[in-house]
Amino acid sequence: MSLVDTPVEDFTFTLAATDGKARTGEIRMPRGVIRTPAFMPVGTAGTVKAMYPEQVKALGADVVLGNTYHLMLRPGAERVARLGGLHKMMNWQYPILTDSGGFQVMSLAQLRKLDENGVTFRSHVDGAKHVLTPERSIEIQGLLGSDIQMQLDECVKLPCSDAEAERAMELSLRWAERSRAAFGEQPGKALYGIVQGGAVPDLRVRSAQQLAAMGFKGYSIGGLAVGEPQDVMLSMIETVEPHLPREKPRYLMGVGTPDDLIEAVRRGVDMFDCVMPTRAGRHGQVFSRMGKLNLRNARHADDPRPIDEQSSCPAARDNSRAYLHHLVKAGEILGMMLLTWVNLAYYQDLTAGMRKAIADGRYDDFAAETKDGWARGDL
Ligand code: PRF
Repeated sequence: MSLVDTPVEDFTFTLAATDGKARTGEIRMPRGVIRTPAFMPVGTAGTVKAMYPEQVKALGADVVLGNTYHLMLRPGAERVARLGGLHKMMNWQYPILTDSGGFQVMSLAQLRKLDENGVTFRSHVDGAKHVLTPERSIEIQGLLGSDIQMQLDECVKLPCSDAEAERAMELSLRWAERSRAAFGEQPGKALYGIVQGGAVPDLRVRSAQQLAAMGFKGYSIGGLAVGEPQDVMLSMIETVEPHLPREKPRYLMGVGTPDDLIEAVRRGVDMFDCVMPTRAGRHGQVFSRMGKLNLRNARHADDPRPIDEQSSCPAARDNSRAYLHHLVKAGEILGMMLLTWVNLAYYQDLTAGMRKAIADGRYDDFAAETKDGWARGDL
C-alpha cells in the first residue's frame, strides 16, 4: 500500500516544499487529502451551482465549502443529519469545509441583532426567527458532518473605525474560546480560528497571537476582501503571517480573483474559497489564460474559436465562443453549466500550477508568466 492509500485517522498538515513564503503541502484526513494551495468551490446550499459532484472532483477539487447559514434555514441541520449528513445528501464523499454562519447572517439575513451571546436574525427564506451562538454553530456544523469547521466570528465591512474593528475582533476572540470549548477533541476533524481586526495592524497581530495560543488545527484570515483595495488586503496578510503557526494551514476566506490567489499564496496562504468562478460563470463571464472574457459581448457572436483550445476543460475546448454567446444571451441553463465548468477548471489548474511551481522553486516565474498571459489578452 502506498503512503497515499494509507487510511488516515486524524487531521494532519504536512509541508512538502516552500519557495519564499509560498508553501505547498497536503492536509490529510479520513475523507481524503487536500493538496495545498487549494481552491475550494463554493457549495453554499448543498450544491456547487450548475455542477455535478463528480465533475467537481474530476477538475481536481479536493474539498468543497458548505454554509451553516443556508443549510440551517433550508433544509435544516437536523434534517440533513437525519438524511445521513451533508456528504451523503449531496453525494460528495470527500472533505467538506463549512463556514460558521456569522458572515452570511450579516450579509443576507433580515433584522439582525448581535450581542455577546451570538446573533439573532430573521431568515431571508421565510422570515422565521433564529439564534446563532458559537455553540449552536459548532452543533450545526457537527450535524452537517463537516470535516473542517469555522468558529463563529464577526466580520466588519471596511472602511470602519479602529474602535469598531477592535470591538469585533475582541468579540470574535471570545467566540473563538467558546467555539474551541464546544468543539472539544474530534480526531479526524478540524476547527479553525478566524483572525479579525479590520485594517489595523496591531489588532491583526493580537488576534493572530491569541488564536494561536488557543491551539486550533488551522487558521483563517477573515475580514478581508470586504471593500478595501487589494494592497490593503495583501499588507494585512503580511502583517498576520509571521504570527500564525508555520505548521498549520492558513485559509483566506472569500478570496478572490486569480490575481488575489497568486499574491496571497506568495505571502503564505494555503486555502481559498470564493463564489467568483461559479457566480461569474452564471453571468456570462469566463476566466482564462488570456484573462477575463465576457461572453455576453456582441463581439463573440460570430467567433468560431473555442475559449482556449489548450484548456484541460472540454467545455473550453469543444464549444465555439459564438455558441456560448448564444446560450448566454438566450438564458439557457447549459450556458451557465459550461461557463461554470470552464471557470472552476481554470481555478483548479491555477492552483495546480502554483503547487508545481512551488515544488520546483519557481513560483515568482510562474506568477509572472501567468500575469503575462492575462496582459497579452485575447489573441
Ligand atoms: N468570516 C467568516 N466567513 C467569511 C469571512 C469572514 O470574515 C469573509 C471575509 N472575506 C468571507 N467569508 N466566518
